[in-house]
Amino acid sequence: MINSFEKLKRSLARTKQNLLGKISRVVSRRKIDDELLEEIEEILIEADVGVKATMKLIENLKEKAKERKLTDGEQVISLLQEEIASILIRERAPTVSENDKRPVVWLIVGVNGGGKTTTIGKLATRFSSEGKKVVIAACDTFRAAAIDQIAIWAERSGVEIIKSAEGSDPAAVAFDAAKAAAARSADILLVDTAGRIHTKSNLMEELKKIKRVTAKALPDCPIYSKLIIDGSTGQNAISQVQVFTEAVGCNGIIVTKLDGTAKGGIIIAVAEELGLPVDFIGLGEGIDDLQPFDPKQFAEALLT
Ligand SMILES: Nc1nc2c(ncn2[C@@H]2O[C@H](COP(=O)(O)OP(=O)(O)O)[C@@H](O)[C@H]2O)c(=O)[nH]1
Ligand SMILES: [Mg+2]
Repeated sequence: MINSFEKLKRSLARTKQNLLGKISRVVSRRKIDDELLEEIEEILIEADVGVKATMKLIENLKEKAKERKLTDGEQVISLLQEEIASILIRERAPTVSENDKRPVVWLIVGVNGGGKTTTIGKLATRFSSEGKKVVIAACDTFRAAAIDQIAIWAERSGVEIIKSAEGSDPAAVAFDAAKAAAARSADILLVDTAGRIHTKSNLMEELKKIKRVTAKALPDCPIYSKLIIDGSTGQNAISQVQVFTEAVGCNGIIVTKLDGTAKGGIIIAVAEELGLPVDFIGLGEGIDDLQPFDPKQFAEALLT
């Protein structure tokens, strides 16, 4: 078994090549000056770090280098690691707090194919292994295959699932699941949702309704919307998901598919643009391929 940091480093190998690999080449035997910083800026943008986060990083690099009287180009790398970590560090809501009324609800939203259902399977497994009682609500009722898929994950993770027939009202499933979760004194209810973006306004109305109905079934229980972002899609990811945060007010992000992509810099763009903490990251298709997000470790895995 490799440890989780080793696994993170391996998963990020291509992103690292794209970032540290290129930066190492330009900083060697150079002085820190405007020209060098411009080249680094270009590399960051190309590595999907996003314009806003890149500008902030370059500004801060410039300032810190001046403050600390650094002149050697190679020193940019450790500075950058610090600054990336500081963009990524945001306070996360705990999964379930001492004083929360149970069950806490995690409404999992995001575009089709982003990894919602898979992530719910992974979360269910993780939370159960921590001794929490988990219930899953299968609210992507559009296709029978979607219901079967989440049912398989529920079985694998050994948690109860509340589902209904294909085509049934997702909000009705959410309501039943909420009641069932309360009746069984569950700690957490994971709600799987649809993500077909071509019916954008309908989908957003559907998600709002699921949230509303769940809140009605579980007065005073916290409902957190968690946004799933496909880390392999690059900059498009951000504009695609803003509509979800507007509809259901997300309080955390889960970035999936960071394994094998060179576009992992997107996580920095996402944190900066959406101003939300990253709760977990997905590093593969398996049940164990989910890690709680550690900003410092992530920056270290990228740049050392
Ligand atoms: N490599 C990799 N694949 C993933 C990850 N998360 C999900 N997937 C795959 O992405 C595809 C879509 O996932 P799914 O959970 O069905 O997405 P949904 O439409 O948002 O529910 C599936 O083939 C998953 O196995 C991940 O972290 N890494
Ligand atoms: Mg799904």
